[in-house]
Amino acid sequence: MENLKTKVAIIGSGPAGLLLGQLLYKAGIDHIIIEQRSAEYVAARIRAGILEQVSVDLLTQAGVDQNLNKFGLPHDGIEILSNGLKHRIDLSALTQGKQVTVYGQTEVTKDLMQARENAGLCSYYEAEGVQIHDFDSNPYVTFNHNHQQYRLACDFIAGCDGYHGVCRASVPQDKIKTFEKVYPFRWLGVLADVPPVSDELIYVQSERGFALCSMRSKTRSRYYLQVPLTDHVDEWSDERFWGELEKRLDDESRKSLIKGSSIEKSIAPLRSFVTEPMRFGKLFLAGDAAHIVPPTGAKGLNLAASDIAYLSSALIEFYLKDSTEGIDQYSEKCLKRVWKAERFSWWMTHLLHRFETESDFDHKIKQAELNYILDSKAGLTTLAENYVGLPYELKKFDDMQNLS
Ligand code: FAS
Ligand code: PHB
Repeated sequence: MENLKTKVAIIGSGPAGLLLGQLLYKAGIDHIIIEQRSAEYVAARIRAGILEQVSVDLLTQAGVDQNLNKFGLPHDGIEILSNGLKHRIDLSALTQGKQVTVYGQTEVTKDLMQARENAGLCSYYEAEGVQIHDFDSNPYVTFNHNHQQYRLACDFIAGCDGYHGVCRASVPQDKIKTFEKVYPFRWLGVLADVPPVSDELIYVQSERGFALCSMRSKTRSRYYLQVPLTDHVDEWSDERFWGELEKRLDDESRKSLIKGSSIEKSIAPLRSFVTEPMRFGKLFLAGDAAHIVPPTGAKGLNLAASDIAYLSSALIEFYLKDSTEGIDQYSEKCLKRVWKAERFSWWMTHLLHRFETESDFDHKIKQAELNYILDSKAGLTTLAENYVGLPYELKKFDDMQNLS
């Protein structure tokens, strides 16, 4: 057994863990990342595509915005296609100039991993048998790496290990409450090196089911289809995918759709999930380890970022100002923003997807709700301000960073 020691042990090298590591590094706070997968596997994962302005600001604060500024696509609006009609939501006009940025989570992860490598920071990839211990008193982590058993003593553990991670699972059942809703459909996602069908994202509500036309760049498109729970990705040839997407689009989009071979194709479940609280003594859960949203509101990655804004600020305040205020408020502050994003993601999913079990009346009511939103400045404003991202309740972030 080799004994190690650090201030903060970060479990998981996804966006949450990597971003926390980068912000702690910039503040001069010692930490180690422990990840069960290989660095290659982590860097290749294809997931989210939309960054809120506050997430862009945080990545800038972390000093990893070079590629984001060069390749990210700022978007002022999105479109909602319903009953064959497209409605543009002018996000910027409705939110005093705010935007979202199209920049893949894959790229965010690669940028953070590159920054970590450049700084020569300590990460254990392909760690096996990761376990967390005594996080109420004197926390430590045990794991195997390259046939060597390690014991890592630390002040705090950041559980950034995603929905299936070990950290939340290590909390005694009587200390934790979870809230969950599983949706009766999934998203079939396709990535293809073809130009996007439109300059902006199109959220499609159709009688055949939801579809989303997104992108990663002006030459790489990302499309999603709502599919039944029973579907398997092997049942969806490229030809079948493009044919079904066309049936859900309007004439104009069908004409401008450019098809091509998929370079990635996968089916993901949709769920809403929240853990309360998000702090257990010296263990902090962040990102998907604490909550999951259906991707309809483009909030998953952005919620991971906001948790890390609160957690990094709290840890920096603890080490550099000898204050536990941020730590003590972490869970309450995160959950206030998490639940608002959960509500918005549930609402967008409810509004735009076809639910087989809904009655004709429910379907008409939902159509009337969407028509009200699209015809009302107040309705459009509520959609826009949630989509671009609600503000963090945080001391001016760089005040914290300037402590370092
Ligand atoms: P992550 O799951 O990204 O990272 C957790 C890390 O912890 C992983 O690298 C994992 O290997 C590691 N880990 C797990 N157990 C461990 C253990 N015991 N020991 C050590 N390491 C361990 N969000 C959107 O906004 N839009 C989308 O379109 C979208 N699509 C998605 C599609 C899929 C298939 C999935 C699963 C998620 C999607 N999301 C989407 C949500 C996604 O982007 C997450 O919100 C984001 O990855 C959260 O980042 P992390 O919290 O870092 O968790
Ligand atoms: C994506 O591009 O992957 C994406 C965009 C918006 C969403 C979900 C996913 O709401």
